[in-house]
Amino acid sequence: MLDPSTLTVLITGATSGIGAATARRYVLAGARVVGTGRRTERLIALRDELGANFHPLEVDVRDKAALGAALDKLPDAFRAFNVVFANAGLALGLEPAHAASLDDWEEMVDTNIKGLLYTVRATLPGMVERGEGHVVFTGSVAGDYPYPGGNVYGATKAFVKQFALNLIADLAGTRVRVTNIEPGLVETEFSLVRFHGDSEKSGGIYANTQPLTAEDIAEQVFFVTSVPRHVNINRIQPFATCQSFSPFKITRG
Ligand code: NDP
Ligand code: 8X3
Repeated sequence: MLDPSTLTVLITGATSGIGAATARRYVLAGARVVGTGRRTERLIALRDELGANFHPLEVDVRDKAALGAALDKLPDAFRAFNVVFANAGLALGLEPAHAASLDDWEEMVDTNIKGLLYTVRATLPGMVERGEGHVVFTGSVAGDYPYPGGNVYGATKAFVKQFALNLIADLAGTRVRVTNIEPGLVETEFSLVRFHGDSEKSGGIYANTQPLTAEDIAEQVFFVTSVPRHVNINRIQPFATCQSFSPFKITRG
């Protein structure tokens, strides 16, 4: 078991939901955490809550240059990452492909795919050079299973899944580990964002269910990075117990 108090952790998308819960989990275990997001006031609030072991970094992961520059300027104590949790992401819209917004599609690709790639490319060389590290992604069940309206969101998460597996291939022998966590239904601000701020619609997603919590996923992130160094958990797919599968849909007539 690795000693969490020796870890330096980068978490993208720490202003809310899974990222915020994971920042809390690591800081409470004694780790130093750099948490990113676009909402400065949320980052400052987290810093006030968690103290000096939380370093807020306001940056949009879609901005490759800004992300690189922000990471370059980190203080020495927060630079050598043992864990990089590339978690920032979003779904926008639930319309079928022929009615969906192209702007929404682009924002998902730019954030969930390109932002994740910028995060990895900026941090991976250091981990490889140090001969130790762990990249964790927030994939999704949507990267494995299709559903109506999941079109581009699910495709971005399928990209993340395959990228994770290909990274494992590239990193063989480097002692850098990679895990894709692929959650099902988690109650966060995810649906509020998906429905462009419509709280009635987003509340309906979780109504009368017991979804996973952000803390459930934070615990899984903490777990996969805490197993002994000779163990790599490639993929993990936590579901809410209330969530299951549907049969194939057949259109008749
Ligand atoms: P939240 O909406 O609560 O959190 C999303 C986080 O991503 C926020 O911190 C947000 O920060 C950040 N983010 C979004 N866009 C950007 C950007 N351009 N630059 C920087 N940060 C950004 O949702 P979740 O916690 O649920 O989502 C976290 C991850 O989990 C996402 O990748 C999502 O796809 C995935 N996921 C969620 C599931 C769920 O059911 N909730 C299930 C499976 C996967 P800010 O807005 O301040 O920039
Ligand atoms: C989030 C889970 O089912 O809303 O990735 O796509 S789902």
